[in-house]
Amino acid sequence: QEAHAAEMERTFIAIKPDGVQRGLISEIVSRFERKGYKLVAIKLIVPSKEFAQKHYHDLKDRPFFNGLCDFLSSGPVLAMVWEGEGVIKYGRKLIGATDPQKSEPGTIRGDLAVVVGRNIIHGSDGLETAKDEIALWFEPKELVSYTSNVEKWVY
Ligand code: RTP
Repeated sequence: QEAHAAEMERTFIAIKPDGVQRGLISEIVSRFERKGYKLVAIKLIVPSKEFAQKHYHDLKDRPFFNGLCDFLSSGPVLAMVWEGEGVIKYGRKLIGATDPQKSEPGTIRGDLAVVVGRNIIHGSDGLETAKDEIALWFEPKELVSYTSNVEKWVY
């Protein structure tokens, strides 16, 4: 197939401070790469608490909101944008259930995390959220458009 490039779906994925500190970057990036998704943006940043609050604004009324924002801003986060057909929904599937006690083995959280407050990774949960989160974390010029050699074999 041809001509995916312009309109291909994108999602925002972040490895949280626990995943970075535990040395799980390559393990996690590798799972998205091997699936056949394309990396279009990546950077390591320590978000401010205000930034974390923006990222998690939907959860502002939850009791864990403050601790969650403290945690996200406590160290380096690997922010990424991944592209591919169905990447938003299937990315969540690769990640596994929010609570690692309920994530299936074979998922990132199922294989690599134990408790909900240290579940190592974030992934956008829908098209609108993905758009908003990509816009929050990245400037348009940080999103790299390119042809990868594997695409013609993945699609
Ligand atoms: P994420 O946004 O990080 O991908 O996680 P999610 O959609 O699977 O889960 P969500 O309900 O949006 O919660 C966001 C993050 O908040 C933390 N959390 N802690 N009971 C708790 O202490 C609790 N519940 C959720 C988790 O780190 C979760 O990923």
